[in-house]
Amino acid sequence: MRRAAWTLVMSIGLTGLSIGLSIGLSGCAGNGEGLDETGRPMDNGPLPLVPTFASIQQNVFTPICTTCHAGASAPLGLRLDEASSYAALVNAASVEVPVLRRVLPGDPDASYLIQKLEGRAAVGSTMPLGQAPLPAATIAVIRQWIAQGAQRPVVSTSIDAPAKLHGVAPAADDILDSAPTEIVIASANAIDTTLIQTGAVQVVRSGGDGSFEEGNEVQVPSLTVTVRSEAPTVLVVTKTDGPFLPDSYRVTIAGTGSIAASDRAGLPIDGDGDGKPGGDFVEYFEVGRAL
Ligand code: HEC
Ligand SMILES: [Ca+2]
Repeated sequence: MRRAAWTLVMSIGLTGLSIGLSIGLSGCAGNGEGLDETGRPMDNGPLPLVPTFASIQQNVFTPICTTCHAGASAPLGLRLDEASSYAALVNAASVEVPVLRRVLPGDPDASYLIQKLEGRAAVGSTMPLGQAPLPAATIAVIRQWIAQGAQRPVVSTSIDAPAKLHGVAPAADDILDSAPTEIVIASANAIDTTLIQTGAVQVVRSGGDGSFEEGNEVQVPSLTVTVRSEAPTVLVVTKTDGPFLPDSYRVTIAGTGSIAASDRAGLPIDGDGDGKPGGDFVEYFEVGRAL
């Protein structure tokens, strides 16, 4: 009961805040976005679309695209939820037309995302699938964000807020039907990627029993770690000698010891998420049926 009362107070507080924001900013929207059927600003309505990652996420990807592009079964592995979309788009190869990047910073015309939104992609349908195309003004803002470098502000780190990592694809505890082509791990912070290459990333499979305690675990060989984005940091782990076999996997990035991943000031990552620097980042996923 105590908790329910607290939640109620919180949501009243938030509603009050968003009404305040809507009144302050709705005058600039001009395109009907964020308005209800009667043309009034919606509570919790999105802020006007501007060429920043946060604004595009809030106004386009989250409300329009994540109905399909979310979770382990997202089409073509493209997750557009807030935790995944930057890592899944910027400098990432399209699955449909692999020679193109989904978003190529500085070049909206060559970015597959734009081609899909404008209906001039070589493969598949216009996005959002089965709906009216996005208004030209909306696409123009996404173009502008890409033309300006497709940046996303880095969340700064400190001893009280050390760098964190999270699995994008596979995400933590995903069960995949087929082998992933890559393991994408991202941070909202900037990690010192010069330290990442040297054995800091390890991938182990369970040995077919779904458990990592028997001593039959197998270190996955032939891994390559590449940096898809420096700041915020996106790391991509690929296997060069064939697909990830059906099994349970554990991905570890050292947050302790001499090979610890750290931020650019040398402060180790908060790998275990306890709010303090240090501790290994560990994440599990499964390919096919492990047993
Ligand atoms: C109704 C489900 C649905 C919605 C909503 C949707 N998509 Fe898609 N998307 C798909 C499917 C299915 C495919 C693969 C088939 C195709 O391309 O037609 C796809 C493919 C894509 C691709 C190609 C990815 C690659 O690697 O080649 C991009 C980019 C994309 N979508 C972006 C978006 C964006 C941005 C939005 C929101 C504006 C969106 N989609 C909304 C279902 C959807
Ligand atoms: Ca085992």
